[in-house]
Amino acid sequence: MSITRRIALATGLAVSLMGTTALAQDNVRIALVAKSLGNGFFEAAARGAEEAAEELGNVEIIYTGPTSTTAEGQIEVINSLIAQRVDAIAISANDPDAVVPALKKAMQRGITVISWDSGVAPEGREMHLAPSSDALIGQTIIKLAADQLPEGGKVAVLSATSTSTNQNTWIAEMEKVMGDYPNIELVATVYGDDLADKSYRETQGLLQSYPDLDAIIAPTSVGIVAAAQAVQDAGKVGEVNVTGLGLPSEMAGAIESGASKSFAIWNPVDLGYATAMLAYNLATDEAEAEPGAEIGMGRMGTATLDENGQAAMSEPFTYDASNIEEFKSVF
Ligand code: RAM
Repeated sequence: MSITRRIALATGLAVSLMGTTALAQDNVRIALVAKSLGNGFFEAAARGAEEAAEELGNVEIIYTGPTSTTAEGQIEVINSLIAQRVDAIAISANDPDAVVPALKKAMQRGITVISWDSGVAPEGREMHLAPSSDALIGQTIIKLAADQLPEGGKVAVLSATSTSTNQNTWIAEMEKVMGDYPNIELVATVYGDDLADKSYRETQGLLQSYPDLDAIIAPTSVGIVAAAQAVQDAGKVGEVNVTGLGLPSEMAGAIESGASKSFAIWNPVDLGYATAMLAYNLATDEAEAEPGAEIGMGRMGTATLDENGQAAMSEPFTYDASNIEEFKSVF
């Protein structure tokens, strides 16, 4: 908790003892920092954080992020949030290490710092909220591809940035279970940086370099849409299946065209909601981020921190032609 907030609370207490409720006006300001702005996944999470703010009543959400997916851009954002003396920073990091010095500075100033979605190294945050078990996500993305390839085949990964903690962890978890799929060959991993145009070009490159490619696994909501478009534009629907992690609202067209048979994701609105609740509970000293701690996430239950100060929210859910209509208007 910041010194100013402690003083504000003490003043609030004094004032309320005098019979007024000045404290109610002292909002807890929580910054939700995205990898970059303009990404529907983070916009959905910001909607969830706003839901939490509404429920809590005395919270202001500052949804922010750089214009492109760089650590440098996030460092500028963090420094500006320190200058604004926010109460908490909840960041999905473009690089687990590069943002640490700026986040340490924030913590030294009394700002609560947590990471969510894409983690920060433990020394740069109090806790990390993963959307789901990392191992489960890694296993899910390869299974989605393999289920459509009973005879086996060649798959490539189109990731986000090469420094992105979450994608790198999920790909590593996927590689651990590749032995369960002896007929599936992973031929390449390329990076589209969560930019639609770069992801599209990288997919074109894969299609050219591997004319007999059977599937593209894109564990990024930006990459998967661009890859499906590139496959469709190349006339390769039915030959190359695009799968991975995506939003039903953005992938409905790809399911309809057949460029994607199925994909998975957790609820990003719930993730943003849970993140805001955790940030609030830590910033107001309702909870302490230490191994074994159970910290409230409002309607999402509690997060139990492991020895690395990490917790997981829920499980990924698979979308395909049978349910996309129902979910495409939700997130
Ligand atoms: C993109 C981002 C985000 C990731 C989703 C699945 O929006 O890379 O970090 O969790 O995809």
